[in-house]
Amino acid sequence: MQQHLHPGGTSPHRHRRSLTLSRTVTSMYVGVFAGAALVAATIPGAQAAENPYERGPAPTQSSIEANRGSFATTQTSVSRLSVSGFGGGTIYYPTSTAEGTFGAVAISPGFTATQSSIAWLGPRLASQGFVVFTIDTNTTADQPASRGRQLLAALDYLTQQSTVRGRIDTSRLGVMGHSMGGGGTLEAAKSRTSLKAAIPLTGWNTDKTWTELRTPTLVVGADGDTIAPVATHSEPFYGSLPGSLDKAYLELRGATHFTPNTSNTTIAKYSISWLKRFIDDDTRYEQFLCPLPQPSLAIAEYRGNCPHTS
Ligand code: 9J3
Ligand code: ZN
Repeated sequence: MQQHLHPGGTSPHRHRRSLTLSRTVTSMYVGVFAGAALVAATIPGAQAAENPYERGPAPTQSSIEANRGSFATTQTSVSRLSVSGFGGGTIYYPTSTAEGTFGAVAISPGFTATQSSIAWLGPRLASQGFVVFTIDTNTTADQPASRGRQLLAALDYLTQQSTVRGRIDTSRLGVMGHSMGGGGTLEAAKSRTSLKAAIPLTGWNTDKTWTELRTPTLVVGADGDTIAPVATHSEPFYGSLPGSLDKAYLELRGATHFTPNTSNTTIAKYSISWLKRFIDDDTRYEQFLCPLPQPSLAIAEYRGNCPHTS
């Protein structure tokens, strides 16, 4: 859509909302002020709420690369004994409720790994304005299809039973995962098309075709991955996604299968941008995704379809 080409500009939403507001305000002040435009211009914040899901300040290159976003966060542990369908985990979330509810993301680790292998993403993403659930799986040997079901069980627990359920907008959910957890991310999106964003990180799956997905998906691969080589995993995953879908392929340069297991600014900045753009419908982040990022010291390759349309 046209407005997505102009992240800082006006959008149809903004026009519609400010007209509605100025009409309301005009009726209150009729006979006092001459023009609706003058009234709208004098009301602080009259144009600030065009997207009800925007959270946090306008982003910059430095804000999406920072080790922490603008939200203070806290965390709560979920025992595996207290849940079913997955192995418990840790919920990271913004402490403030001043801006309302947040979108949420569940993240699965890979084969033989636990939540500790993806823990860095918890505060990194939550501090940008998301509720983030890094999970343990039932067993560390669970395969991608099982990890996909577990991600969905974790989202259901998060939105329906967790102590933070009241802080979450249950219609704005996403999934991420590393390796077999990335394979599970694709499985989860395939079975629950209402998900708003999916990000497999050096994903591994024997299934290479994902034409069924309707969720905006950012596929992240690593140029030096010998466990889930991009040529037989991330690249065919990306290539099989429908052309009509908002999708992107980020290939990390100088990276391995295990690059997603430690703090990584390239993974963070594009994951944050993708989650903001598609879970929050926050077009302020479109500038970091389109035009397509160019190859660099950190990026071996980036593909995608711009501008994003959903
Ligand atoms: O989760 C992963 O690291 C998947 C890669 C793997 O070890 O597959 C071998 C069966
Ligand atoms: Zn490539």
